[in-house]
Amino acid sequence: MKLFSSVNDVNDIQKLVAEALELKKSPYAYQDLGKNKTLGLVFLNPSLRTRLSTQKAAINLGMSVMVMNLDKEGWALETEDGVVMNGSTVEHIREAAAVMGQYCDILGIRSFPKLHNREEDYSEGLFKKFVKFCNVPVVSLESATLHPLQSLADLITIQETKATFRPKVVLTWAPHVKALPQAVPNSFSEWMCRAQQENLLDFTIVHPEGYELSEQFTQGANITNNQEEALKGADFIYVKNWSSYKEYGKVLTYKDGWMMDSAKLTNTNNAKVMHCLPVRRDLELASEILDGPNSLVIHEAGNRVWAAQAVLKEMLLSC
Ligand code: SN0
Repeated sequence: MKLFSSVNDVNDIQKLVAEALELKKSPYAYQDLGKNKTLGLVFLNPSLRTRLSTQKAAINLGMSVMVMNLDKEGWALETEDGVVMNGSTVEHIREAAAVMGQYCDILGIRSFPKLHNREEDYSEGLFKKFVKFCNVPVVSLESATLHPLQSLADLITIQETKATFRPKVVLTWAPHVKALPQAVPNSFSEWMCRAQQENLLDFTIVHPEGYELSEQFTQGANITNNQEEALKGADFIYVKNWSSYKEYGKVLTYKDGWMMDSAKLTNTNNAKVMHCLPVRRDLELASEILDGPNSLVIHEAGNRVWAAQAVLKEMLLSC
């Protein structure tokens, strides 16, 4: 594997999940695989789980890790071609990525969307340029439109804890005060649609009108605006806020009552509740759920290590 940016970079998702669960049982079974290899993690935005779980995964494989907070500690980066750099940007991504590729065997990059211009964000220009110019395998640490390490950890968590053969998985929109990216729900959706194709689960998306996700990531999903209906019989509920794709980057008005709380679990199949974190307590998700027996959020975050380790292992085997 030379690139991990989407479910489409993975031939066999079930094999990757199985590999991650094997690594969870024997974290150090491949501790020599990454000897004398260096992973570079480049952040243009904040991170807690992605940074620490990917570092931990690399350490388990015997790799060395370097972390660069490019937004705070690097030179201001120019990403456009054909500009005279007589303004505030100091270094072009062409040089910056190429240089980091000289120091690292594998690179990871986190680059959020700006949420101003849909075409610009959805073209993944920055991520694609980074991949092109660094010349080493790249793992996405959340791009403008996708967060594949999160979604792999989510699929691992579902496969690991499901009690029925084909569980009902529901992605529900939740309220928030800020405009957040669509990367996590896009990514969760593309992984769940693939899993549904493979008969692993049944996938539903529910959101208020105006919050439709890009159709490129939702093929095959059941999509509705009725949360009560969607949650009926759910085995897993994935709670996440996102800003509008249609009215790009906007927080639209919506009716109250979208926050996930214990009362809404009544008509589910005693559903397990997931969230990628960070979560705004009692805005997106009620504390009573987060602190109760139905919450999977900490377990899910723990599985980020095995998701990253399975991906890094595949990359090390091919580089
Ligand atoms: C990010 C997102 O894409 O939604 C990261 C998720 C892994 N979340 C946030 O930016 C939350 C920010 C906030 O103020 O709650």
